[in-house]
Amino acid sequence: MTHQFQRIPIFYSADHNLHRPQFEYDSGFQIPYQEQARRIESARESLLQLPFTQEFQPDPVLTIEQIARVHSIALIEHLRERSAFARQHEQIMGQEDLYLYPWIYPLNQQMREGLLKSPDSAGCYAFDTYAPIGKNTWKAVYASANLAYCAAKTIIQEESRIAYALCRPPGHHAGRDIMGGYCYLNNAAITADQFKQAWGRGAILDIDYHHGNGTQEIFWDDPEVMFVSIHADPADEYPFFSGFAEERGGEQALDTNLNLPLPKVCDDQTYLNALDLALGTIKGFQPNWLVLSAGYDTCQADPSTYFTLTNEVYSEIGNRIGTLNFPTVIVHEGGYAIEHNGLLSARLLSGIIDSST
Ligand code: OKP
Ligand code: ZN
Repeated sequence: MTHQFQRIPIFYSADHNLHRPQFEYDSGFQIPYQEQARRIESARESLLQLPFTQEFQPDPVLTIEQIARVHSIALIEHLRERSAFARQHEQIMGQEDLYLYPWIYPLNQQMREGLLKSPDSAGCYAFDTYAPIGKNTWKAVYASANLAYCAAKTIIQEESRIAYALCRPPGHHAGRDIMGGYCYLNNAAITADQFKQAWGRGAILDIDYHHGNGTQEIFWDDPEVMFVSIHADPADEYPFFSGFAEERGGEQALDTNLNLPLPKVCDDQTYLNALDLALGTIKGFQPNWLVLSAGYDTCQADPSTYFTLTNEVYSEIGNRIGTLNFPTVIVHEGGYAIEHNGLLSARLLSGIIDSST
């Protein structure tokens, strides 16, 4: 191995700070935007305090072509255009921090095409109101995806065996042609796609509290990429429409998709049992690489969720994942108890490092 990195690289970009929506609609009620910038700064501070890490701020090298392997050009263009639209309208209206919220959702291609020609195209590539677009949203989204891409490249070039991408905005709800749930581009999917091009078959493990519907959709029919997700039962929790145990993958890829929905209220032991099942299944697939979609909204302290995981259990989760010992990129996803992003990401990564060689 040509270890360019003496320590575990933590991929970071300050551009995420440019994306700051002020509010969201939770069950229709307007509340403060939960996906705050401080989340990632907290994780950054704690991860860099670990004795075995170092920060890396990569140049912007991800191309539109590479993004377009997992997303439609139309979605990418929409993101860029809507960011420019928000910028113009800030000037016209003399207003700062304007974020435009998706509000009309086309139900079919004909409706989408109609809407696209109108001035009300905000919802054309959205499935909910949680992904508003401001003047710098594209910049932040691109920088976030670039971290995921660069982290994958670092592992592929064997400069490190593990990397952590401090992605914000998160990505696992974004599908090929659609955004939502604070997510615009699917960072984990971009990482996985790079791994797949280099090394063939591999797995994505999603431990965010919410089902990664976007990642599932992108790799649904792909026999080379296994997607395993542990999350709150979508019968009771966001995103509500996907994440059920019956969803096992497309015809070409049956049983390369595994959903392990858990009760909305769930403790350490129940969670670890599901994790063992997830890891056993991944092992059986014999992947050459692993992408970990790491959300911390499973913790007891999270204000928006119901699992009761203790802070201590994240070391154990890391330990068990690290035992598999695959080349791994950890991609930051959710986590809304702000400072817990720091505490728990450090525990998770330490756990992984302790048990892997
Ligand atoms: C993004 B990620 C419903 C609340 C839904 C949106 C959650 C987006 C989660 N009452 N809130 O997976 O952490
Ligand atoms: Zn989540």
